[in-house]
Amino acid sequence: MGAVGSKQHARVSKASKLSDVYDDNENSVAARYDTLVSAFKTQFEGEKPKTIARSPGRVNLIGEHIDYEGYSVLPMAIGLDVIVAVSVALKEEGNVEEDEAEATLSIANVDGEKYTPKEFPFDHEQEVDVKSHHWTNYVLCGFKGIFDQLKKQNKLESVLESAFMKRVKKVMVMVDGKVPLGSGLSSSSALNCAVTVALMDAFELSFTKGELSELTCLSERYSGTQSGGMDQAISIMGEKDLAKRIDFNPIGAMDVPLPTNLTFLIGNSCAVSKKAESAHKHYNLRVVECRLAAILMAKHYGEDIEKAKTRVTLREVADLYCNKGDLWTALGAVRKALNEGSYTKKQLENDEGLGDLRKIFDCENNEAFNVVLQKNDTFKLRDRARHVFSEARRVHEFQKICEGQSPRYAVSGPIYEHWCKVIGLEPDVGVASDDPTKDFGHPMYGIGKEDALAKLMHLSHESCKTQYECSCDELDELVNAFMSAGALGARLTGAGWGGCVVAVCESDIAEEILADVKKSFYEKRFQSGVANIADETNLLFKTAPSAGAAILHYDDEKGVIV
Ligand code: NG1
Repeated sequence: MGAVGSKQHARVSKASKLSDVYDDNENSVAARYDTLVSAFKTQFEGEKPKTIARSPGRVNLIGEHIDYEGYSVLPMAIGLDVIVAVSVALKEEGNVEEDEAEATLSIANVDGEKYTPKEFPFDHEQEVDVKSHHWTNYVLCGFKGIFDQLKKQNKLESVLESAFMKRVKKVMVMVDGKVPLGSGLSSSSALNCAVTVALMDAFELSFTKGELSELTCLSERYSGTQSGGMDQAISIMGEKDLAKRIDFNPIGAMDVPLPTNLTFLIGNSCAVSKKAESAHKHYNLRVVECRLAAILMAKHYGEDIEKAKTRVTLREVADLYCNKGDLWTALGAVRKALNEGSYTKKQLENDEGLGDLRKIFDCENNEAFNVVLQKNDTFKLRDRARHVFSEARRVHEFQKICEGQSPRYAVSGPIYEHWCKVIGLEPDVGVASDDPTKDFGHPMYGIGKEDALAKLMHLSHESCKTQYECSCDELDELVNAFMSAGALGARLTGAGWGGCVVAVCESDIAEEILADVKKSFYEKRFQSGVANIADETNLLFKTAPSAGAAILHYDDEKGVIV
């Protein structure tokens, strides 16, 4: 079972008024939906949408690159979202010509110039063309995911044979997205989730939020990244005023109340992270490195090499061998089991006895891993594993502090206390890094909860930068700009290698900080043309936990439910 406060068994709500979902001005939100519907009617020759759904982007407060290793993360949904209108045209009964015509899936965007329309066959078995990165790939992911889920539930045959599915002539999809692309705010998952929820409703199906979270996590992998599940889960299960601790295997979302005197700010570094295109040297490479680290750790603990090769995540190995998953123990083990620096492919295959790496990663059937192994010859394992275990600890500490536990207790644990005794340190002079023998420059003793949360964010950024190597110059510059402006803490959010920074500050100085960062970071970018001043409000803004996915009712006379 998931944690207390989990909503994985609930269904996506049908919003009864806009304020259930949005904090923004209702008229401007309603006008956006009107634009979506009129674009739909223009594109699809007067057809009206049957279903409208929305799903938001997210900001991850802490817990980066650990979801695919099985560890909990701590994001919140944001107000920026993707909205989708869908309708299904059915074949006329007895019309032989229509009966024989191939059914289609037709996809368009309100901004049709930038995001061109595309038509696909209505075929859930078609492949997503990962070599051409068209935005509609994510729509196709959502479409395929629905049928995968039906298959998993042994319902595929009966649904495909249903009178409704047999009569499908054309599925029409119109999209409008407000989550900036490549920004680390998860525009791709917001699109995938909004499409999945809208299609589910239009196909008269019903999945729980947990099922939706899992199916969208898996379906997004058709786009070419080995997605971990955080983005889809928070997009589906987010709630107003609450951050969430998202757990995996099984999926769950536990409420995390944030201190009310703090405000979270988001800044876009203006370096676009092209996730799908660069996956082989960034995201997917890290997934491969973590798996190799898990295998070598299992081997270190004496597992037979063939058995070790079946290990997939670092958590799996830590739970088995490191004091039932104690993260200090796991960090200690990393130092013993894994060499500093990089391993070459040859070293791993021959000296470590892993044999052909392509077999471990099932490269014949997994193109994403195939490309990683073709294009990389060195793999850093110790640094990656250190980041994963220490970041998992920081998530735990962050949640405990939000729940009111004193920072000095939040960082402690049996191994930590043992170390403290060994080196003669008072246990309550805690550290929030990965090594209790180091970093006494970061004591958690005597500091308030706000500073402790900020410190955890700072340490997370340092670990992303130095050990996971997923930051970049622009992100580091923006983190520094927030800190110099008076933020308590700041870190990259999302996959990194570009995208956004999330900062935390005392609420009463949030506006001052935004003004200062605008001056120090953005003005030169507006001048040089790297950023457009017209996008200012989407580049730098305050954010609060927002609602997750919803289905909305549209009345042709009255517009979207008001
Ligand atoms: P973004 O920022 O959306 O690229 C990615 C993954 C997450 C998680 C983070 C890093 C997808 C869809 N999302 O997020 O699952 O692993 O990186 O924490 O691949």
